[in-house]
Amino acid sequence: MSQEKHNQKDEQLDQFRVKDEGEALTTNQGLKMAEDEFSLKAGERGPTLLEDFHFREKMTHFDHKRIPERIVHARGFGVHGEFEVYESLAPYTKAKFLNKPGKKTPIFVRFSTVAGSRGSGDLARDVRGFATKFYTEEGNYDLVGNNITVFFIQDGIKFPDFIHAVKPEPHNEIPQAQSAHDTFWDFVANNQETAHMVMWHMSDRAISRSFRMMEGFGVHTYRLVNEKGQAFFVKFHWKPVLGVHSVVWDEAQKISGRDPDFHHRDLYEAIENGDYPVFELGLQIINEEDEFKFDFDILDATKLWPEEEVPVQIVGKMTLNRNVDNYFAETEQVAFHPGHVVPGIDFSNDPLLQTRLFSYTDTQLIRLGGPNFHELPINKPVAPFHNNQRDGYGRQTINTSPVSYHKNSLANNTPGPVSEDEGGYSHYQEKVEGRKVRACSESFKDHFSQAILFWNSMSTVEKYHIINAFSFELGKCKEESVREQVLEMFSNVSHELVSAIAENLGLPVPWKKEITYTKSSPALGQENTIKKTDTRKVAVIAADGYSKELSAMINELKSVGINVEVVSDHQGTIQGNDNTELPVDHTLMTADSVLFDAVLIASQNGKTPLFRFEAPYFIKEALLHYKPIGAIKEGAAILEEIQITGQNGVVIDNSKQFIEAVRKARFWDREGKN
Ligand code: HDE
Repeated sequence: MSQEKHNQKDEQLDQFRVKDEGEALTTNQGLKMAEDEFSLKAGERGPTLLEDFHFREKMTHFDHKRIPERIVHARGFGVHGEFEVYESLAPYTKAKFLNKPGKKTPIFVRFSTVAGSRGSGDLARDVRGFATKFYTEEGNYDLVGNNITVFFIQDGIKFPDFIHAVKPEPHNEIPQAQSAHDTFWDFVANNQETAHMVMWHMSDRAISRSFRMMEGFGVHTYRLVNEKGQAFFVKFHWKPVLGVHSVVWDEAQKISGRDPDFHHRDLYEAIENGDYPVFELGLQIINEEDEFKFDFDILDATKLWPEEEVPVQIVGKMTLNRNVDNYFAETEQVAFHPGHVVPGIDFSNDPLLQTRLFSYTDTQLIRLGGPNFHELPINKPVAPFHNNQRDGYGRQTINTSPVSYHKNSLANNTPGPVSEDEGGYSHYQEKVEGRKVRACSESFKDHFSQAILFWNSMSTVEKYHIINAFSFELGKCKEESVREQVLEMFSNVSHELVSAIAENLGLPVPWKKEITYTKSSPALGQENTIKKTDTRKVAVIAADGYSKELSAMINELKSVGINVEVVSDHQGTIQGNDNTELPVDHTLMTADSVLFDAVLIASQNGKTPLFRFEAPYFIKEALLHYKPIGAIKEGAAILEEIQITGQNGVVIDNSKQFIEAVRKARFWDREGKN
């Protein structure tokens, strides 16, 4: 098991780790027990006695073991890692963890889906949460972001409404983890600031191939403040070094059945195999004096800053290198909050961000049962904490001083605030003035320009996926009025888009509106993303009697970082005609092409009828999902039999070409859509 250890946070966690193997069974009071299989009874066939403290303790603990799941982002997967800053960011921020080239900071990241319950599947069409806790020497800093750079609404007061709309409908709790239902789309059509985010939500971004292959965004505009007190507007980005990749919708739906833990397993296994995921931290910075220089309001969370206008500066990287020891203790109990900041990082007046600053602590109070959740090992800062807050459920700190108030003379006025020079946090003194109003700025009212920007930036195949996603989702809506309202709304984005959806839905095409916005931002498309062979997963379908070329091929694939898993018609091992032996990872019954990036077939016939039945199906499905297909030696006969030789991305007896096909990942032109 590969587990990178020994940073300050890891050492702190060590104090809480307990190894139970090899120990005697005790009660929570440390009492060793002589029996754990039978409750204490009055006679062998008699009733259980109240006196049985061991049974009572065991059952009570069990009865109380669930805590409320997160109201959103309930399903998540957390891992440890380290952040390293490349060069000093002192010109922008005084945050110490960003100020020394090469400085490393322990981090914990939790990836999540948003709408589904904790037990839902990973491949829902959904936004992914991307929350990072930096355990800095100045206290915890949380960057609580998503894999989509904008949000559905502009003001957090609408968040409960939005979540009510997207969650399962309240009368029958259907559908689970899906936005394909009436209330979601009714919300969209009646809250048109959702337009831009819905375009992302209908795009490939919402069905990522892996947590390791998606971008992360802080979404809001934050502030960086330097030592001199100068402030800069900033947006945070995480850029995956493996590039941004997605599955296709048909695959996503099938993966949900074949392996609902697909994303969790993928990340867990990558870390266990030592293939540590790396994301680079990028900053977009706007000087204060340029606040009004753009054709969008930089405080509006439904707007992005086009990378071509405001370049992303890469300033550091994080490496995810350690799985948790215990899911509940770490991943479930971790408590993020956008308000956990350190000196040098501050907020903007984005009304979505402002409301989040209230919600996160509030939710932890109910979810984690009281105000001491910062003492839980995963949440505990590595920076010491001292204040006059006392007591509460589950309090662990033993404050020894009788003085728990400020100001005081008995403890020499400690713990007391310190100056900024000594590291004290002081809020950026932004000048604000205005009337108390419940209103939205005029500058927030353009809901369609950037939805158009997104559409204009997509390749033909990405547009095709968006059309299909809308058609699927609206096709699941029962109310025709909802479908019509949505079509009408998106006719403000593209006539091509709504005409294609309308045709799929059998509805009249809305009136063609004049669209004057013409900008695009190539950085938004996934077509030109980084493409690598590293950690791509190839299923090698082989059976006893495989030819000697297979071992060489497998070695070649592995040498470029490809993960190879052998699929056969029986478990155990298979023997080649060169007397080599290969361990079988899966059978054709337990694996499926949707769980792999590519398929290589090396045999024509297996020991059992399963092979002849399942192998062609496996390959045909990979073909439909535009994936690379390779064959060596007798395996080619199967490709001929199912008549797919000669198609793009179908490679016979050529390892170099097959590797290149795996790197390319998808062959969209099989359907003539690129
Ligand atoms: Fe969250 N969000 N959110 N959110 N959010 C929560 O906090 C909330 C928003 C995000 O892995 C909750 O601890 C409000 C935007 C992530 O533990 C809750 C609003 C973004 C996670 C909450 C938003 C996010 C949460 C539920 C509108 C991207 C999971 C449990 C103003 C920038 C963190 C919890 C984890 C979780 C409230 C909008 C990201 C209820 C009120 C925008 C990644 O407090």
